[in-house]
Amino acid sequence: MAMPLTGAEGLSESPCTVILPTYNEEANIVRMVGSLREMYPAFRILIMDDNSKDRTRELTEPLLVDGVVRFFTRDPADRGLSASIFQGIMETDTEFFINMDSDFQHPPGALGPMFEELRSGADLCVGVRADRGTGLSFIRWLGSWGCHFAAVFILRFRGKKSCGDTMSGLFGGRTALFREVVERDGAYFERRGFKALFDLMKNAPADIRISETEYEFGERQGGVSKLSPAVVTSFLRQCGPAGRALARIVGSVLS
Ligand SMILES: Nc1nc2c(ncn2[C@@H]2O[C@H](COP(=O)(O)OP(=O)(O)O)[C@@H](O)[C@H]2O)c(=O)[nH]1
Ligand SMILES: [Mg+2]
Repeated sequence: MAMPLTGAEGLSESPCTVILPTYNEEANIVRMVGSLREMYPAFRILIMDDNSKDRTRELTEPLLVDGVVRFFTRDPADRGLSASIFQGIMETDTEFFINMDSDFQHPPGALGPMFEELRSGADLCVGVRADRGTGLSFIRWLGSWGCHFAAVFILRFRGKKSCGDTMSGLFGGRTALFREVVERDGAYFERRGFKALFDLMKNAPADIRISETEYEFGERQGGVSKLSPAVVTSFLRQCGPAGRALARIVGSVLS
């Protein structure tokens, strides 16, 4: 259940920014911003758009509120879902941020419990899919688990903490901590990829406090997925020198 946050946590002291990366989300963005504003009036919203070719910007414009609902048109030379999330963290001006997809696969109701975890002292809160089969084809389900186990292995190998869904696109954190991570190590991140959380976890302090909340992963409500087979090579590039070598081989086979 989402909690409306009002009163003392008014706009001037907004505790949390929702980062919404968008690329061609005209079918969802208006309803998404509306839902978030209604459920979490104290939260700020940051739309990180990669020059959508549809009416994402046009439809969002009437919803923008100075300093509260902001729309960023990103540098076309730096296009990428992960790059949008990293930049969103750098632009966040509240104590916490939560990143979520704009297509309702991450239900807005999942944000309330995540925010509570952050407010209770977690540095990172990861939304873990209750049923990781929902909304995924068999191949994507298999790929998702395979990548997750590889990521857990790498995180443990590097002495870092892991979590129940390292591939999750729904996660929130303490802004200052992750801004430092992006500032320090962002040059080595896989900016064009889809797995921003994995890069952040690999480079976060080893003693970070991680908590998890479960949520129901839904179906995309409108529009189409932007995922392509390139996500596989992009993930491999996040897996150290051996992964990068494998990515070159897989890349040449795919092309
Ligand atoms: N800014 C930005 N957002 C993107 C890009 N690709 C996808 N997204 C957004 O990231 C979220 C997840 O993308 P989606 O295509 O639904 O991927 P899927 O859920 O893995 O099928 C959605 O909100 C998309 O609009 C991109 O290149 N740039
Ligand atoms: Mg999606």
